[in-house]
Amino acid sequence: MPQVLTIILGGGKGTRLYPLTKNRAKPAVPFGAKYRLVDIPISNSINAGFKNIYVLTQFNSASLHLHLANTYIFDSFTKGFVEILAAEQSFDQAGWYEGTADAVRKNMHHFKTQRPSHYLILSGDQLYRMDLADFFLKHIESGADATIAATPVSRDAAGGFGILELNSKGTVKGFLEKPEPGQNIEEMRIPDRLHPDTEMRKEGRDYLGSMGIYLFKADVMEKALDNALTDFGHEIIPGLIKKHKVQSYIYTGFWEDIGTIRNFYETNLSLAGIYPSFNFYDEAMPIYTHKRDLPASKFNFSSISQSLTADGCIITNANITNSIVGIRTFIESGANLDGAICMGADYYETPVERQENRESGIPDIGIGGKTMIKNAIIDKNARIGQGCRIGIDNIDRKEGDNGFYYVRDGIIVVPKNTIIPDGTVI
Ligand code: ADQ
Ligand code: ADP
Repeated sequence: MPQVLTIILGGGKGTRLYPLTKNRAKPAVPFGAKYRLVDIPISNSINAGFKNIYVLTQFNSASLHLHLANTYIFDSFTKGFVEILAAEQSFDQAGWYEGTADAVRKNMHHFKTQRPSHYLILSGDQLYRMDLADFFLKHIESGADATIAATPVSRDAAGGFGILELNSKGTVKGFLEKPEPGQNIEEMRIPDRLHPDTEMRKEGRDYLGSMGIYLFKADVMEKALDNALTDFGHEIIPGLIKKHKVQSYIYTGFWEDIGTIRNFYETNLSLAGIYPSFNFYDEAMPIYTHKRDLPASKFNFSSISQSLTADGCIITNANITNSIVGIRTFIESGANLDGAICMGADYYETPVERQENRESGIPDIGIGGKTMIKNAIIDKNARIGQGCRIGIDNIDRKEGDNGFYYVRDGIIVVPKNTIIPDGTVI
């Protein structure tokens, strides 16, 4: 019986999603009102029957640990595990993972003890639902040593991907990681006969971009990493195609990288659209997350449109459009949200705590009355006072750290636990 071991690449130093990664590991970043980023690859893997899963991360934040421990619980009949392997210092190796291949290599001793027949490598920051059992089946049928999942991309987008060049049988003959804008890659175009989708072809998606999803025969990957190379895209894959049969697996469904603040923001909000590109409403291949036993959300005299609200919220007399409202969010009377992502709260404040907030002059967790928020991400447990204006006025906001808020890719981000006093204008 094949034994597939799944390895989820949970992120480097976390700079692209900063400050969402200020206090937590990237896989634990909340997403889609009630999920965390890592729920997507883990669910895809479990739905394919691959239940032995390691998550590689630079550090093991409390929220990641709790989330995985509370969510992915297997018993002796269902068998499986989801374990975090955080970068650690030891006698023979120092500190951080230097890159994706280095992260895998540094944990090889953990993997080998599982005696896998295959390794499935997934990224931790992508939104997609892929039948990984079919991916595995096609890999076996082709007799390849490794298979790379790939999707058609345009020339303009190609610079963000590893580009595959195929022969007529779909075997990878060339691989170029992130070609430069002016670089001639004409020869790497998908051969007409192999192009999987006429619509994508009309859109000019003529090149095959690696999705960073790889399947390897175990001994092939172990050998390919038995060196000092640090990166799959730049080094391991280009080296592998010279010596081994590496097959492509072409995927044409929805797939989005959510590793930057802008992608994260836009993809999150797109879920609230009338016909979102990604469908969480699929009972055959569900996306799993922590079952929290929270009460249903309550809305008093509010208007809510094209928005997602998670469990446990209380929203009073608010106007909410095109927004994501996470677990346990309290929104007070007269608030207005447009293009806002509120991640919610980790806990409810007690009446005594609320009284103490009054006495010390700090707002309660949630969004205060008459506050207006536009195009912003409000991380968990933030206390936004009354009558604040966030992202409303036409003011010059500097990219980067602005004290109690950040601007990343033009989007305002209020970090976890931040206190924003009444009347603040950002
Ligand atoms: P990138 O996404 O640019 O390209 P990379 O930054 O290596 O590549 O990230 C791949 C995945 O690994 C991401 O999920 C990232 O968070 C994670 N990761 C990065 N460094 C890590 C580390 N040190 N430890 C643990 N995890 C880490 C890759 C491929 C391209 C391909 C795109 C598709 O190299 O060929 O086209 O993915 O998105
Ligand atoms: P999530 O729903 O975000 O996945 P939980 O509902 O499990 O996570 O709660 C998030 C975390 O907040 C848990 O670790 C919980 O113990 C913690 N928490 C609970 N009450 C408080 C509190 N009063 N102050 C700070 N953290 C708390």
